[in-house]
Amino acid sequence: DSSDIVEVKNYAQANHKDPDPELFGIAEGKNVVMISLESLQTFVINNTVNGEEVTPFLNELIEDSYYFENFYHQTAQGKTSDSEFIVDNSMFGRDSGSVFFTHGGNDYNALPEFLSNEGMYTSVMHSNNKSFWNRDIMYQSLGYDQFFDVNSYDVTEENSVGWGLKDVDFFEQSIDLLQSQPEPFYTKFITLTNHFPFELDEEDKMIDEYDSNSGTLNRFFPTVRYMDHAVERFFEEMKESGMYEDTIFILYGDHYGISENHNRAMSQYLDKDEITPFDSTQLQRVPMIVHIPGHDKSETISTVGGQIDVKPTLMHLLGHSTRNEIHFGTDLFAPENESRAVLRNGSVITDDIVYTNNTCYDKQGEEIEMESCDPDIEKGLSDLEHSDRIIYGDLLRFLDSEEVEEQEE
Ligand code: GP9
Ligand code: MN
Repeated sequence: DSSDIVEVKNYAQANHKDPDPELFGIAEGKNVVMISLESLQTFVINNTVNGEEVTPFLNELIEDSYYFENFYHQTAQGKTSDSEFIVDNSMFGRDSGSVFFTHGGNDYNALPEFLSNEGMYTSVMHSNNKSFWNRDIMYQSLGYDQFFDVNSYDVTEENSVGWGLKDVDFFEQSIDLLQSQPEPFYTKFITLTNHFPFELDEEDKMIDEYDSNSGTLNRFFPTVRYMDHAVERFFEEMKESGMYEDTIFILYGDHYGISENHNRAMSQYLDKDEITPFDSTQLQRVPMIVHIPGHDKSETISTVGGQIDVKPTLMHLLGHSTRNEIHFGTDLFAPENESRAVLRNGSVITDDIVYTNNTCYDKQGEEIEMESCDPDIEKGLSDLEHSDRIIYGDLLRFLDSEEVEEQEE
């Protein structure tokens, strides 16, 4: 009932951390381009296959950006839709199924709705059917002004592979759509080509496949390389269109691409004897890049965080306080960020420990006594439980009601 929301709100707000004053508002008035990088994992960043760089453009971009190297996806079965939910709400998705399907009609206080109320135009560009993952319904609940779905794109046999429109064509065709929007805008691009089973046309293979017992892992590298190229083209097109300077870019991996079914091949690639549960957890890292044109500082940041931290981080960059928000994440730039990520399966990672599979590890992957992990496990479970209560009780509908305001007094 409505007393629950007060408890949950107090819990979330007790975790609030003040922003870094040097970065607060640095992107005020700018456009925001979010790029959801399909199935991209951190292990390919600054790495090679057959002697060739896998992500040459992203590696270069990172040198001129803030790059979070200990950033985790927090998704479960809802895959891309979970990542979208987490990023836009700073709340967890469900432990099974997809919250996009089961709770698409809830009240949310999502980032697009907030930014739209602040005068930004909010949209999603993604060349798939609008009802996939129930997006058409959920995007209304999240407050998007516009969804440019497959019908906004010219998709042919020629320019498609695997799941649909190739990423290069997707970005190219999106530029006109982007320019048709009022500024400033908040627009999310969801890439598609680097999706299982990682199919690619011969002409788009810029590097060779890997050689292992896993065709999936082998094919992953050329499709990642292709996506990297597509993003590079997009940045060039943004510059040519004149929008680049007025825009900040947030790029993040949506979830893993290579599951534990490919551990043998993965251990071969990473040159390890085996992939332990510790390694599997560390493989849940996905890249997170904040690129601010004209901002001459760049840094690789080792703070531990996850997708749940994106909303408060971005709100602060745009100059909005998050003190009154119900968030389960923390601004990644906040000086007092506690450097912790909680995964949907209850695994927890901090600067000092990795907890997974009922085992506590130090950061070298050595098993240590459970006591070292207990406080973080407890905090993680509590975060998950409070976030779940909001979804299952549709609690945000009670916000601003008189009843709640009375209880808060
Ligand atoms: C589908 C795309 C991929 O529209 O977002 O979805 P996924 O299978 O990765 O959740
Ligand atoms: Mn995905």
